[in-house]
Amino acid sequence: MNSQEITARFREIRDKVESEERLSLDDGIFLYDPAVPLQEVGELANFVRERKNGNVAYFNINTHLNPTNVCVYRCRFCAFRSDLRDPKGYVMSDEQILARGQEATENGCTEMHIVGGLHHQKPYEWYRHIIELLTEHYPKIHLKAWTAVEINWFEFQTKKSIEWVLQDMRDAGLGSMPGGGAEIFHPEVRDQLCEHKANTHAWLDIHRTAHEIGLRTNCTMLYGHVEKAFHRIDHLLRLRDLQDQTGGFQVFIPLAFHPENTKLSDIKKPSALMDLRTMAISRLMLDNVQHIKAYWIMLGIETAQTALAYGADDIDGTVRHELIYHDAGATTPECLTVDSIRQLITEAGREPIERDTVYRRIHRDENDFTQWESGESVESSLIHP
Ligand code: V47
Repeated sequence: MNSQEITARFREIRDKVESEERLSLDDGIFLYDPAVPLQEVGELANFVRERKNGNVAYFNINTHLNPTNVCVYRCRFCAFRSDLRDPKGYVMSDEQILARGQEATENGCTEMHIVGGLHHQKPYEWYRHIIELLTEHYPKIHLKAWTAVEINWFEFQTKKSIEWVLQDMRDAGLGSMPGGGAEIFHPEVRDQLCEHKANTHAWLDIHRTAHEIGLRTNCTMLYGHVEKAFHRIDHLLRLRDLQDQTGGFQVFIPLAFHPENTKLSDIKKPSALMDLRTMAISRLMLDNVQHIKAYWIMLGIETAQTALAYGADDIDGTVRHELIYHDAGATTPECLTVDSIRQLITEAGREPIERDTVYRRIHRDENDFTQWESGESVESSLIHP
């Protein structure tokens, strides 16, 4: 395409976006062409971001818990997993898990993000017990736990249905599900990354079932490894299709591949420009997902700030004890203070709003920061420009 053709094609896409018409597979692939100016793709995504979420940017106060890194799978992109006999392998005790709950409470956390390896010697009851234990001792903390890959493993362990597993976990205290394990859905890529773990059909079916029983979930895409633009757009369209049917996804998080200490360590980490383009295209393609998250741990603080003008309206949380990205070479700090997360949002020209996991506004006691209540849904408090 020459530059006039590119300008004309981009104008077509802008017209579609302005009139709230859906973008197609070909539109998305075109937007990944480096000849299409990133600035223009970003401006269009920002237009949608402000139409949907005004000038605010959301964050939460959260912590991570990875009860074990021992895993039966050997995903080629993963630096976190371990074999049982490897010196790096660990399994947390109940005391260690409860200490994390205590620390989270003292730091005013509203959410614990719990995921881990699939330990071949740990029964389903151990995973359930973690949820029950934390719920019993720290009932206020929302447990966003277990990816679809873990739920699929629990189905295999228990020989019960997805619905049974999700209901049983919910009875134990599960609040919602994170979006991990999606990677890239297209089998040309998925089979190269993680041929043995939950396949695309299973991942989507588990999220569908979660939505049907009223659990909210998140969704992700791992990019910047062996996939091409076609695979990324195909992935986004599969998420958009499911969202059309259920409406249960709250937020989409594009995850940039970090190669260090993985079986794909010869691949270069995606550039900040690629990160911003993917953020913007995700905002444009996923017209039915309310929020797009710029996960600062993975992007770095500067790119995450910039992403707030390229489609993102959420920055994840203050975060503590993150291991998946730090094992894979992330150089971001281990956690941010509430003041610094507010400041990085304000510096980007947005209004920071603390939310809980299911996007309700958090109200904190002015005299005791650790005391808080969830209020109204953030959507109802939006001021559209
Ligand atoms: O599923 C693993 C990815 C995911 C690497 O739901 C890697 O709010 C890059 O899903 N380089 C787990 N990525 C993280 C995740 C997540 C993060 C933040 C918020 C939420 C949410 C979900 O991380 C995995 C995989 O796709 N991953 N290893 C790596 N070396």
